[in-house]
Amino acid sequence: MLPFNRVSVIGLGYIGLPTAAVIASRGVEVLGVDVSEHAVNTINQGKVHIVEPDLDMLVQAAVTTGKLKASLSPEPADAFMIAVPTPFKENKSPDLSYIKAALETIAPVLVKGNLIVLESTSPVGTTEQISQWLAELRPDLKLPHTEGEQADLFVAHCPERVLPGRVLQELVSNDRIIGGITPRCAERAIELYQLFVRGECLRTTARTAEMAKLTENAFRDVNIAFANELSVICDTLKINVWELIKLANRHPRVNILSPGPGVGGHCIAVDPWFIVDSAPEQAQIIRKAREINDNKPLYVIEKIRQAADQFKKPVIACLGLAFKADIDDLRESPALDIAKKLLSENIGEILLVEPNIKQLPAKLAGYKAELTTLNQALEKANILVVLVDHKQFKTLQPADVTTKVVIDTRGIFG
Ligand code: SAJ
Repeated sequence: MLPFNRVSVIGLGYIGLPTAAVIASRGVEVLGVDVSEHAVNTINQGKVHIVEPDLDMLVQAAVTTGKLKASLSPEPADAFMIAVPTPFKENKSPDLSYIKAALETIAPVLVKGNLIVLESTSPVGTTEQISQWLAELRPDLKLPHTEGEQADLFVAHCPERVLPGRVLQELVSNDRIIGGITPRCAERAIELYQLFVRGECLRTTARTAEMAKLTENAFRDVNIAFANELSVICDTLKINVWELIKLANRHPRVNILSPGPGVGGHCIAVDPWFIVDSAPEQAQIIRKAREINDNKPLYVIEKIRQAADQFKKPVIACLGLAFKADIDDLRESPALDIAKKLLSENIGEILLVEPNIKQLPAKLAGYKAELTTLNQALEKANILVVLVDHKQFKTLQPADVTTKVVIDTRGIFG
């Protein structure tokens, strides 16, 4: 018999839907719950509302076999996995309202013996907070933050760590950090993850698991900030930063990341702020790295403005709008912010090339902007700004762009 007959995943986005589909593919009955009617209807038709390699086939198979269903309202299950957004507020403090709303949704259907796992990246202390919130919502049940191993519910944190674009492989192959409010909470969560994870499930406390996830993304952010700072220094010193990094990385203990137009996505650009918010005095490098990466798009815009000043009629082609290569995700994308700023400041005629989308995002509504093909852009533009290293752009040769001013923020021309 499976240790879990029915699992419910709350939040069917970039993490929740692949997780739900993978668990369903292991023969477990999965009910996905989301507030979006569009997401629920799409999934129930065996289709997907997000782009991720192979996810469409997996969801279709899981829905067809009847193992995966989506719904707007919760039902009883053995385990509940919460995969909702944890953005930050205006003042960069974490916004836990989606987690609280998810708990309010599931609270009425919880029964003794249920496991609740938080997957959303969260500030230290959130899992304990969940236990407290559940105690308030269900005073009839004993929760582990006060009752320890005698509790009626198991509460744990298992932060998602998958890379967009490789979600289905990494969901299965990555090691997982599993932190419980008590050791038994962690053990029960490990049983759940062992249904589909081939990597190791590493047991710890909920607080350490929370901090581990934030640390991983802050580590990346600090290292990208180093690369971005280097790129600005190299511009000043008239050195090709890409060549420099390649050479320095030949040292056996040096591994510099790639500069870019800024750091995008909803993880690396967000999570370090949760550490800064929890320990504002101590988190100095982490805060500075965030500032350096947030300032990079402004630096790129200034470079474009200077290039535009050389032309009577500047025609600027922006190659890429997504937050990184070969995905359609435009959320928190520095490339999109740069394009928007160019449009709003009327810096020239702007051509936008983004092979992964068919329609411009709402953020650009109201501007005189259109999607253009790469060929049209190459024909018309006198300034070419590479904002994303999509595979379609990487085939370009320096000979294709000799007549243009090129601002290559991703180093596709090396
Ligand atoms: N970037 C650079 N230079 C680099 C690497 C990345 O400028 O050398 C930029 C990218 O272009 C992008 C941003 O950083 O704008 C983030 O991209 P990414 O591919 O490094 O990471 P994400 O945000 O897609 O996913 C990260 C991953 N975390 C780590 O690699 C430590 C992933 O494993 C996490 O699950 C995910 O965050 C998350 O959900 O937290």
